[in-house]
Amino acid sequence: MTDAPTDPIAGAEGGQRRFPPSEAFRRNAIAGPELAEAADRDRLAFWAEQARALRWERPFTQVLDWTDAPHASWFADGRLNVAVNCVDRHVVAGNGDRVALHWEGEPGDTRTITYAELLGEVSRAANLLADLGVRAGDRVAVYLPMIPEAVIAMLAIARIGAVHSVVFGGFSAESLRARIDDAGAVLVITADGGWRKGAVAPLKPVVDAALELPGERTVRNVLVVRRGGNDVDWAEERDLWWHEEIAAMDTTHDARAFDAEHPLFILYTSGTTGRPKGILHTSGGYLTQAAFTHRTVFDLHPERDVYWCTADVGWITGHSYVVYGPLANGATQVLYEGTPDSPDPGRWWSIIERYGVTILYTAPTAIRSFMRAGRAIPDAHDLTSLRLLGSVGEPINPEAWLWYREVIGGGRTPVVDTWWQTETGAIMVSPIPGITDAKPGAAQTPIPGIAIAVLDESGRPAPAGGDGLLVVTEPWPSMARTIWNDPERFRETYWSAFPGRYFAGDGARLDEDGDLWLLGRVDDVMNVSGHRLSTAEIESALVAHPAVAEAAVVGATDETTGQAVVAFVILRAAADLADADASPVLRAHVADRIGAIARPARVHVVAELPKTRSGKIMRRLLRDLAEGREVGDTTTLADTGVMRTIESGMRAG
Ligand code: 6R9
Repeated sequence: MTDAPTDPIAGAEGGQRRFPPSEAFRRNAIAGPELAEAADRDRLAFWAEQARALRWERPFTQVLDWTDAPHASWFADGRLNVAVNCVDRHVVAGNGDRVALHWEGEPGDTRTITYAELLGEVSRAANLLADLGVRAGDRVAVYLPMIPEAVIAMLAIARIGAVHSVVFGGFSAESLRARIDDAGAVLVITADGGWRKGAVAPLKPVVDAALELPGERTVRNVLVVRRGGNDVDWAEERDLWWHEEIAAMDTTHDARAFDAEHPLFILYTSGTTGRPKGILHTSGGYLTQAAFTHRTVFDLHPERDVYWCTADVGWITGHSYVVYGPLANGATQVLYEGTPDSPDPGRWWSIIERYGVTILYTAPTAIRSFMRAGRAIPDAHDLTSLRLLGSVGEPINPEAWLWYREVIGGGRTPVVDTWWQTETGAIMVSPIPGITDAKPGAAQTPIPGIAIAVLDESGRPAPAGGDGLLVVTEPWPSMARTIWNDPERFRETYWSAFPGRYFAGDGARLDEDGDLWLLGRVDDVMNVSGHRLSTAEIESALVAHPAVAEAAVVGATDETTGQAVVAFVILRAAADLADADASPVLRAHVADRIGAIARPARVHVVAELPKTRSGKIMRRLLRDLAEGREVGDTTTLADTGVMRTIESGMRAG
């Protein structure tokens, strides 16, 4: 039997097209082919050179020590201060008047903070932390909205050598407490509340509730930024107002240097099962790769670009591409507190227009919801300042890629699809915008200095064009050093499938040009009649249909075929396809685009899809529905009611 065509780009003719950078873009791009050549010649020398772009108080002589694999040491005998690299260095270089943050609150209030001002703020906060008895190596939990104090707090913690654990503001009291306890945090930095969808979402009450739960008693103080103006309870011995304490502090702070391998932060990420993993990142290697990738992948010209990454600092993207990468590079950036549709669906586009944003970095889920709302909304704004667009978080289907480039990028801008993870710390696979001929939907190439392979389960290279597992074959500077409190789980989760090599948990394929396509988590890869099909691939085909706004596909257990493809789709508001006709039409459409083997057994039209707070579709829950099971744990959903809506819709349909 011949294989059905399973090319992920079959979902859209656009996927076959190439988008070389314009001549003007190429001419002005900061990265040329010499970068990859240098990395290929001598990978370690290449990374050492990137590390030397930072300011070291004591230069390193060692590059990589891998003798204690899988726990790496990079630049181990060097010493530096991460906050000095992100702030002081730019002031010393004469760029103190450059804007670091153009902050905008959801209600429309704004703050502009230059690098010189940021230095004063970070110094005061560092002095305050020291006054509160926070010492190098201590852990501090940060539970803040997207306000400047989030950035200031992270940098102040780093400045004194303490370790931050930022917890996304949408997490519950229990989740927060579990993270506080696992890290043994001595201080929590929070706010009374933050603005979301036109109202104040309380944060301090969640911290109070978290600390009332039974467990360890490591937290001595709670430092509270006044933002929402909402009433809060006060524990006199424990709670402190940030603005009151900070006012008394000196705006200078003598920063000392720490070892390159000094811990910088813990960030919790959910595994497929079990409790969240505290991913540990350290200083020199992490900052090297965050800064290098931010500069080259986004072609950053710090003296003229206005950069905006829409991620919350509660996620790794916010750590590496809101805080450390951009600030290490002296970038001017936008920081926005609220949701994309407050007070109106054009909010993002008016921000881009107002600040003249040149580089936008966001997630496919956001792009698809803008597609759903229609191009009239962005078209009503002047987006001509944009010159580069980035995507991260999940595979971007060619349709969304093309829409992003065409509607947001005015058909001019390169689009970079960046693959990486909390565990990798920084971008690993991405086109380089002045070099790569972009292919919609593909992350394409490992960045210079990164070694990637696509292997089959036995560890042999997957055949060209065939599906395999994404593996990183050589250590890299920003790699996770361990799982906090659980080095064995670190080894087991990432390093046991292919000993000596890092198993990412993602499926991938190398096409005939040698370009890399990400196929989604391997637990989302289906096996239908012995054929491997990617959920992402079928989703991509579905959203390529003009009537479909969003799609999620799962493999449901099937007696005859092993698994059957079950699709959940949201139709576009303006679609001229009746719900009742959708199933046969879309099944035929997928068969047409990919091949009969990929034809969904069932297509359910739904009003919503279950998503985590970071916007990832929870296919596990859809699989439960498709297999007629009781729906599993929904606590990580952004909206826990969404499963009931889908279920009742399926019964009615
Ligand atoms: C940065 C971030 C990591 C997982 C990763 C993969 C998916 C991220 C992607 C992508 C395809 C991309 N992912 N970027 N899949 N193409 N460009 O999102 O980190 O939250 O840890 O998620 O996200 O499945 O394994 P994190």
